[in-house]
Amino acid sequence: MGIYFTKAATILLFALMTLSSLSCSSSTSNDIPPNTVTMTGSEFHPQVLTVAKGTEVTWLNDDGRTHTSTSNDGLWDTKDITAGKSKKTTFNTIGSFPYHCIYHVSMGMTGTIVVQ
Ligand SMILES: [Cu+2]
Repeated sequence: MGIYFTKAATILLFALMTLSSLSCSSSTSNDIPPNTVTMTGSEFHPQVLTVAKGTEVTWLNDDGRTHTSTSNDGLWDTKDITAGKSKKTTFNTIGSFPYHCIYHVSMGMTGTIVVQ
């Protein structure tokens, strides 16, 4: 009786381990959150981002130098975002909002957030 029980328990344990490893392997991680503008190569990617009203946009500096996201109309200014860091801005007004990086605007580092 003792041996039979051990065998059954081993099979059950093996089945559980197989199931849990299957459910783990199916998850694919994506570490960039949605509604993110990535700063790389002194450009904003995507250059035009369309979001729904009330969306929090993340500015992610994936570059080797400091950038900013500064509204052309003075609506927001993240100030310096150093390499590897990020900041967030929430958009609660419908419209089209152009912005730039104060350091690299002459290199064409500009973008637009479209809020619907
Ligand atoms: Cu810049």
